[in-house]
Amino acid sequence: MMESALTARDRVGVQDFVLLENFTSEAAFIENLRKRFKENLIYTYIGSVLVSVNPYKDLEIYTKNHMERYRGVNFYEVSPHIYAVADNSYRSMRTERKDQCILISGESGAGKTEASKKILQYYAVTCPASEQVQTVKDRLLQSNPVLEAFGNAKTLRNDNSSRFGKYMDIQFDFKGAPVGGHIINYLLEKSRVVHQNHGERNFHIFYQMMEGGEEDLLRRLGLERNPQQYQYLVKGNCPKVSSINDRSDWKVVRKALTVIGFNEDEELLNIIASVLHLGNVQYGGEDGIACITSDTQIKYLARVRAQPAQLVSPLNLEQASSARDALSKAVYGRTFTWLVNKINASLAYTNYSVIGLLDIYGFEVFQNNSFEQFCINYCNEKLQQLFIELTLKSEQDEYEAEGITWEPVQYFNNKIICDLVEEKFKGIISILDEECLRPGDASDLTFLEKLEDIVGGHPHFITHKLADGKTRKVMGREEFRLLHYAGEVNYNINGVCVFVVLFFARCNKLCTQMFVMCMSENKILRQCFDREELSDKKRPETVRPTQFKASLAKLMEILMSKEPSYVRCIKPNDSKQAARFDEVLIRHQVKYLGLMENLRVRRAGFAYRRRYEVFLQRYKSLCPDTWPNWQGKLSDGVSTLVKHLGYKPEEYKLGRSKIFIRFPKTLFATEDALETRKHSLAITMQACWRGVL
Ligand code: AOV
Ligand code: MG
Repeated sequence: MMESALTARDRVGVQDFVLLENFTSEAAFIENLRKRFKENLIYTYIGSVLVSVNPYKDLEIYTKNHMERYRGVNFYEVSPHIYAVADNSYRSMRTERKDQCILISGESGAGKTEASKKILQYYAVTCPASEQVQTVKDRLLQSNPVLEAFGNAKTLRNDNSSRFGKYMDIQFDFKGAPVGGHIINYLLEKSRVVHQNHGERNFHIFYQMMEGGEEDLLRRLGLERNPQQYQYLVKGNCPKVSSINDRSDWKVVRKALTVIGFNEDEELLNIIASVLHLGNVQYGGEDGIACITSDTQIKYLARVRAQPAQLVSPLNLEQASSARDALSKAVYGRTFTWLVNKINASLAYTNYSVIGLLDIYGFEVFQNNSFEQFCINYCNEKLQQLFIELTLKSEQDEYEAEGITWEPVQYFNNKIICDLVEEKFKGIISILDEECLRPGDASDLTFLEKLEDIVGGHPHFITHKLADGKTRKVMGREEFRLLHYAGEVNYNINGVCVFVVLFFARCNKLCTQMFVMCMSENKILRQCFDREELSDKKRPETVRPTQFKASLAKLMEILMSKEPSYVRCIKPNDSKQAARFDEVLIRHQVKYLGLMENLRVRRAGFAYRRRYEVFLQRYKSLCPDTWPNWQGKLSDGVSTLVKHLGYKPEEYKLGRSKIFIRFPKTLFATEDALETRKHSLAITMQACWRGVL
């Protein structure tokens, strides 16, 4: 009996890393992950933190049956699963009446978005529902395909990469039924609308419309069914992706729009088409002044009333193209925000408890990284900091609350990098913001010089300049490197100031364009471009770096006010392949996600803790005094039980509401005793039955 339990453990590893004998060994940690991955066991706990490895294939573990298995069941009684995390948050929300949040992190392609969808599906299926609630559930679920169509794209790292950050509150009434929701979106990567790197695509919606759009729709919009015809779709030279079916996705999105209650489909699609037409507008011209040379596009664009005369202010060719691209980005970006607001309106509800789901864009490094990667990676940096603070803090709080002494553990705190980016006056964001606001000759290079002056000595900041005045050959003159918690990234500063100030410097020209938008016949555009904005010329079009920083600070505040659960996603390989466990890549992630420290913290004090009632319920059959029921105080019951089991005083401590067990082997022994007991019970039962028959 014991033997077979041991072999099973040998084969599939332990389901909670705290049970690892050799818990300080990274090799043992990775080995455990590998064993489990091989057996398709992609989930493992570190205490209550769920570690998930992307299987890159569909596993039969998300059925309705599986959902039922996790409903109302304790973490340790079933194998680790994303549903267990979802259910645990749900129960805590209901029993403790405290708002929850589930934070999903990991690098690009690690499985964050999939995890968040699984959680949402779990609630949609398992929570109680009336007819009205069913509508809300449908809308919550259908918001995903819509936002993914407009906000996700194929990148080199992920075929369905989120190009915006998403925080979603699911709102529950007092009966525990999902009755509403609210989404906050963070910085959409708008540059993708006008440019894609080789092997990448624009946002899915463009290709979906082109592949799936009905003949007469395309005719009305003046579109050809061929992405290669459009400047904004050809840059990455990658119109088709084998893992994506644009045509069927188009149907899904159209249906989702109906479920959410959209009746502006036509206008929405008009905008998408206009962006494509706008991208094809060509300029030619003499005397350095640009004129539009392509007529056909203008015919279709006229519908949004961006007429040629108004599009050509006295700009040179380069300015005209960048103004055109800026307009496309503004139109797309604002339409996206309009969509999010529209979804929110369809989910609005008052008086609720919430479970927040955070699914951001993951840490990413490309050959060429721009300001947008900088924002994405900074966002990940902040989330990591929150994880560090909260996992350690909650641990400390718990020991304190239970009256147990605590020994602190050393860990790498990435606050130093967050400070480098966001500190007032001397952080990178402040410097950038200031440099871009400076009238006159601010440029990318003056920005870099200023950075060198102010943060040049920072241990996590590197440029081509060495301290002794020499230059570092491996680095270009137009980039700086940040040593992020998750790895090194070189950021190209080319265009960074333009990115931020484009509309400061050319405010007047923008106003002409915005004016055109306000006048549009398209209802959505009229809502997106507010007339009042025109009177406030200082207002920037693009997100200013400090605004992004402020919106992240606000997000951190929201998350801190809730009780967090964590899902840490790991990407097994860089080739999006099933069953490939790339050890080097995984070791790197285990390291930077701080999983070893997490485990050490968890183990430093006590490997296991369980509420008295849970512990007693599970093991009461092992002691004649507690079986079948203990009548007295719970803590006395647990005390009686563990003494009977032979626990030594140094092996455990009794807190106010929980028992803390120091070594996993103690719990192992108890679990094995339970197995043996069940086994002998079964034999006795069989004997009894035989006797009866
Ligand atoms: P991400 O959200 O973490 O990246 P996704 O959740 O989009 O990553 O996952 C990438 C791909 O991996 C998905 O499209 C699936 O093909 C596969 N995948 C992930 N999780 C699972 C799972 N549990 N089961 C089966 N396949 C899975 V980014 O959005 O790029 O940071 O910005
Ligand atoms: Mg994602």
